[in-house]
Amino acid sequence: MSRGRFITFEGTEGVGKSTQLAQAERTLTDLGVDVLVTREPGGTPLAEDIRALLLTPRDEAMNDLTELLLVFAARAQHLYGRILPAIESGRWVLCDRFTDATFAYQGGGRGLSADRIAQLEQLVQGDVRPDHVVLLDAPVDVGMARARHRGALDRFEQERAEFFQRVREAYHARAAAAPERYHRVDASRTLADVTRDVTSLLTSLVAESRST
Ligand code: Z5A
Repeated sequence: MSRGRFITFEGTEGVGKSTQLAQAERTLTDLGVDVLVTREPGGTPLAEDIRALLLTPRDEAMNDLTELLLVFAARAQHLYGRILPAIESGRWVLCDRFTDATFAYQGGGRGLSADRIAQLEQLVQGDVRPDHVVLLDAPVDVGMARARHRGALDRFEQERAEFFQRVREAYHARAAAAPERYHRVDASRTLADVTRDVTSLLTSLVAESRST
């Protein structure tokens, strides 16, 4: 049994991650790949409870370090309970956000140091990293306009545009530092154009996996 692949979808709010993940699942399934679609924070019942703690607005302000530790607590549960067993059994895991989001939101957005985040990454994940990161990239106002018709805003959505601009810049820096693993897709285009690029990427990754 060959190992599966771990592919994450990243980007600022409303760029189309959920939409592309649903399409990606269909694409891979049509190609005969056994797929698990999941998300962070969350992905297991306990990790989904932590997600609710992270997203629900409350009167008491959440300390940035508390937020960081909750994100990694959820990740430990998800990684060892669900992601790694799936990859080891040959499935391809498509995950809506992973640790790049921590570097982008808690690092770029909140201003926590990348070194501190990297320490937790090492503690929780060891050497596990996504094989590929699909970075859906669009100007912050484009994503916000797409996402903000859903009613009450969660704790992150209540942040200002400047916060999301820092998040986007942190994603750019991560992608520039490891271009072989990051696939930046211009998500400001039509749904058909974005879907075509993501489908083409996944098709080539499957072909590559079968030729090795
Ligand atoms: N967070 C964190 O801080 N640290 C971490 O380590 C992790 C997460 C893992 C929850 O994430 C929050 O957790 C997140 C960061 C934090 N907060 N924020 N912001 P989430 O992924 O659940 O939340 P989100 O980013 O807000 O996701 P979203 O708003 O659901 O956006 P999306 O999945 O990228 O978009 P979508 O639902 O696919 O599309 C939005 C709408 O646009 C929808 O109506 C689509 O039909 C439409 N759409 C999609 N693509 C297109 C195109 N190309 N053209 C036109 N319209 C489109």
